[in-house]
Amino acid sequence: MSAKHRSPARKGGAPRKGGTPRQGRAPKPKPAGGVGQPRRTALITGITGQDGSYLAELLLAKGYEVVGVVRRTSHDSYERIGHLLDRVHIVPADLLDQHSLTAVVKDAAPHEVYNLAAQSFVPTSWSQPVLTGEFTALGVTRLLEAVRLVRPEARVYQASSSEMFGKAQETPQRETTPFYPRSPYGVAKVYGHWITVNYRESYGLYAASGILFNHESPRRGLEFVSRKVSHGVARIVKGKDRELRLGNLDARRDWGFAGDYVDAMWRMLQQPRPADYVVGTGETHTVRELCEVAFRHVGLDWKKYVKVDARFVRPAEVDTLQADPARAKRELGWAPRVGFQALVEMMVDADMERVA
Ligand code: NDP
Ligand code: GDR
Repeated sequence: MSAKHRSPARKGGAPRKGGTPRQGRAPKPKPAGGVGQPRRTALITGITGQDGSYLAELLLAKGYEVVGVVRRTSHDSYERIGHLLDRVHIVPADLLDQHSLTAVVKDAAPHEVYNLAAQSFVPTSWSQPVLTGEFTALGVTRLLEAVRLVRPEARVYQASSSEMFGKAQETPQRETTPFYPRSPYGVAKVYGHWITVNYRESYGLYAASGILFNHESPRRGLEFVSRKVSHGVARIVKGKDRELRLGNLDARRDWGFAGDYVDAMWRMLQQPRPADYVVGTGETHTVRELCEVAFRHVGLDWKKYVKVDARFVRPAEVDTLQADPARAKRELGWAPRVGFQALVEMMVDADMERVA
């Protein structure tokens, strides 16, 4: 597709800068050259998403050959990885299609597989519960089956979620906290989590599950609350909107920076034995505090602009999430580098530049 006919950004990522993606069959691993070590290959599903874009950057910087799975759509979705397209290999496959997943795993012969693809927006999981289950639950089994059949030596990362804790049975939440999901998305993620554990225990696959708490960035989709607020602030400052309509302002989340969290994913797959890890900052803030920080950054009082709108209130809410990332700190040597205020201000600054 020529640049002229490419559709405008639809997910709020950076505009595409790279050339035509290298699409088709995945490469066989090549020698790294110089260090005498074979170059490692990583396969990423969901490479066009927020986390996929940061993870691809991280793995390229570490010298990996990166193969990204992209589903077929009528227009491309490379906004977040436009700057990487001349360095990653794009291969077509879909979480709904077993054959395509098996074929890309076989062709790429990856050392590491990161399963980031999912229907990831919680409200959509109520309007499309069956599809959410197909992508976010059964899609995991399809990918694990592909690995088991054609590349069992690969190490697999599964993107599990703090939404599995839902109506949290203890605070803060750790690896041993019981799950109580509150949405079809959360239920699907519990399935994905346990099938990953099951393939590890049934077949001896190296399969690790990262139970990641909310992580955000200027590349976050516009529908998620952090980006909705940062983008809304910028539109109000630029005179394009007069108010910002939100749902539950009392919800508490443990928000971190996506760039920090993809490093935790990679660290999980470098451990001698596969395990599951909670990854979060250990701090919790309300949506109201998010608004306060974002509006204050541009000198505005959030109370004058934010309106509560019942359309954005969920049928069942997750009231409070707060991570206990002690295991990740102890075993992975991982710690977040960007705090809540710096994260929100980074997102507002990015949207202030983007909104004309
Ligand atoms: P995004 O919604 O930004 O990205 C989702 C990715 O999945 C996109 O690349 C999308 O492709 C792809 N995808 C969706 N359906 C399919 C399909 N049927 N076949 C192939 N690819 C598909 O999510 P994030 O980057 O924020 O999250 C990454 C993963 O981590 C997700 O699994 C999410 O559920 C999970 N997670 C996220 C957290 C967060 O706070 N961000 C926290 C905990 C877990 P396309 O571009 O074509 O839509
Ligand atoms: P979440 O993220 O559901 O936690 O899932 P989201 O940003 O959508 O919601 C966070 C909290 O904010 C409240 N909220 C609103 N949310 C949205 N989207 N829009 C609003 O207008 C609004 N007003 C208030 C919500 O009710 C909620 O309590 C994210 C996703 O990335 C998942 O894929 C991931 O698994 C979890 O984080 C961890």
